[in-house]
Amino acid sequence: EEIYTINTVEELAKSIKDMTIRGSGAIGIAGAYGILLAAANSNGDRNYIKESGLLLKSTRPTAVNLMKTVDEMIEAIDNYCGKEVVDFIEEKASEIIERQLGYEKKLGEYGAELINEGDTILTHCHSGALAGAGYGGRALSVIRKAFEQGKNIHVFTSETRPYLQGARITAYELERWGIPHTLITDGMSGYLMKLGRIQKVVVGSDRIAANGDLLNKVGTYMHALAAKKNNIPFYTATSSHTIDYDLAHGMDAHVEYRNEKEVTHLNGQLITEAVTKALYPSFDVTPNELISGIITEKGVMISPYLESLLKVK
Ligand code: RUB
Repeated sequence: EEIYTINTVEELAKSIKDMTIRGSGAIGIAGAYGILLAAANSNGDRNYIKESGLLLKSTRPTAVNLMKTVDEMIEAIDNYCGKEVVDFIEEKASEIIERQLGYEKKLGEYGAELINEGDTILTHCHSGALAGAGYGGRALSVIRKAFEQGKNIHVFTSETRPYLQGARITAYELERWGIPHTLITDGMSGYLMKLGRIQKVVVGSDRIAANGDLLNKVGTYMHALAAKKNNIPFYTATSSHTIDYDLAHGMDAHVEYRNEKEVTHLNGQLITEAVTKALYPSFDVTPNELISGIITEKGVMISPYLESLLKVK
């Protein structure tokens, strides 16, 4: 496996921006370690650490884990009067990561209860272990737990252009765990649902609004619409860290638009006419009424989400 070394916060910020580090769990962890890196390079200058926090937060504006983790780290530093700031931050970063891994495991247990023997589950993009570096990430934590319970399940993993996360990463993880799966592209789910070949949809979450609206990788909304039309339960797996109680509605969130070249090029090669214009909103918003349940480390929350999500706070 390739080892990638990062020595400065600027390098780390670039790695998040250019998707070398991606997935909301992984960038949350990168945020915690980023502040540690800033502290180690700061010569005791706390302003430098704060500015590094701002730089990190600007890299992926949609996924909220990164913001919350950086803010939590900075607040801890503000309240810390001791001398050994780097040791203190190292401990804090490990604490945050342990907590996140604990959430993943717990939500997987709650979510697995929703999966029945013989189900084929559609998941979108990548919400897995490489993201959280833990038990199974979030959507995949649910799927992995159901599989470990001995349920005979199958997974349709839908890839997402242009990064093809479902193809490259989710399929890789499912293969490693021995979970039967089939790769599809993101336009195929509606037809497969109509054929009766999908029984559940479980996706991850980059941000959940206070009213339960879901921000997730672009294409999620289309899967949710198709699921509703075909009476298929649609779940998102998340944890308290991803619920943004300050965001009233999903449509008010800042959605990251990425460079159109990421659509017109594949592996650095132009695949369209040179004049073709492209657009790339990299996340979309699934309204709460399309969501059957929000799987969290405190149980499965159901509508009305304005009330139920407060139990997770
Ligand atoms: C992350 C991604 C999806 C996940 C998020 O985006 O693959 O949006 O569903 O789920 P990107 P989780 O690859 O652009 O970082 O929060 O469980 O990772």
